[in-house]
Amino acid sequence: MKKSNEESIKKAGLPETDTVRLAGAKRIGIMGGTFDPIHNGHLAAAESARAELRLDVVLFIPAGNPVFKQGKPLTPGALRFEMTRLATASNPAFHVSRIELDREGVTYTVDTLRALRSACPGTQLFFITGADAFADVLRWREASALFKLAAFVVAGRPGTDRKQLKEVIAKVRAMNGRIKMLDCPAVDISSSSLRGRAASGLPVRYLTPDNVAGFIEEHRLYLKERRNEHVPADEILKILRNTQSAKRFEHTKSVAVEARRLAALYGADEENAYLAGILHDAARGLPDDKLLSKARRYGVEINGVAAKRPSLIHGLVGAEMARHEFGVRNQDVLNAVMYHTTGRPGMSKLEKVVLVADYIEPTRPDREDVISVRAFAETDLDGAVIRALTEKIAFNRDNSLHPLSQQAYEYMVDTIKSEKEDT
Ligand code: DND
Repeated sequence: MKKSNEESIKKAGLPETDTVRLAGAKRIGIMGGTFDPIHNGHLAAAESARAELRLDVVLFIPAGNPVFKQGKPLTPGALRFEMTRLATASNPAFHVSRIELDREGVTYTVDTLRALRSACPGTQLFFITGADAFADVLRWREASALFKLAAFVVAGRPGTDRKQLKEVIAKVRAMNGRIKMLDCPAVDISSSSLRGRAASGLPVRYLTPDNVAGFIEEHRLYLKERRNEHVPADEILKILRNTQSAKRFEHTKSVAVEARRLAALYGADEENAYLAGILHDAARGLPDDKLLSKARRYGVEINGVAAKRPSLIHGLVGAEMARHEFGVRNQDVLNAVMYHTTGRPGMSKLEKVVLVADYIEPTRPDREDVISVRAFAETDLDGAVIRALTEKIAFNRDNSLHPLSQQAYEYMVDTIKSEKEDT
């Protein structure tokens, strides 16, 4: 790929893996979808489009926050991405892009097509849809712009309102939109029917590739009683392995294991401790601009010392990522992530466990303060927290101590004093 092409792809904000995959492609198919879950209807339409239109690559783009699904329950993006990745792995022309999952706010096709158009000048773009989705296309954001950016490739779908479809085709053609109707058999499978079957414990095998069916089964997706559950801890770990540096990832795993050990020692919930340990640095290591933009997106206040040292709010942002991106609802876990560096007055046992685990986990260097907190941690959890907070306060570099740490320290010392006076 020429350097200038590489740069324009990077400038358009495309993930690195897309940059590599699109190199040299001249005819690019785009299969956008919620993919909750992906199934053989999607795959058959994409493969027909690839063959009929001689596409070099078909990008599958799981929607991040789809406009027509607002307020409806949605499987977390990380799991929809993984299912799409599994489903397409055996086809060398298929590639899954994170472009919409990584984008903030509601995701619109027009933004994706603009990003691809500016990233890949001189290529032809073909947006692949089912007839039902296409029958609605005039309601999409900036519909007339869409037709200038890409040709539309439409796969037949049972149950589509034929009259409406015909009218839409005529209107789009009148706007100089290019439409290609695919010559492929209509496949009567829908994501909602798959969800329904999985919810009732019926098989979804042969309706979606085996590895996707296995994934749905393994993670017990779509079962009614699982609706409010979060992405499993080990699945979050796999995702973080791709987003954190090797060193931070080792630290993350080590905090999770240490937090679970301390939870067992002090009678806190071990599973929650492990989960909070995995999540505690989810936002750590993000560049300041990304951290601040996530903070704004999730309504985390940026004031005082945080404005001076954004990394101080990585706990708050990490907790919001845990809630919004991984579906974690347990408030104790979210608080443990939120306050793991600063502490706060009135911390729960789980919050203390995670703060201490972060301070002493075995990959931390054997500094004097770490050794001392480690010693407290074996017999006296509060003592370990106070010792760790004392160190944070003493370290107060550039006056950037978070006020919560001082408040947490005073609260704990006062509580212990009054408990002693009472006995
Ligand atoms: P869906 O939620 O319908 O995805 O979204 C399809 C695409 O439209 C996504 O890229 C959305 O971002 C985009 N969209 C929708 C609404 C508004 C806007 C954009 C906007 O920008 O304003 P599904 O996972 O349900 O389905 C994915 C695609 O596969 C759809 O085109 C669907 O019609 C098609 N499909 C089938 N095609 C043939 N045979 C089958 C199919 N099942 C689904 N059995």
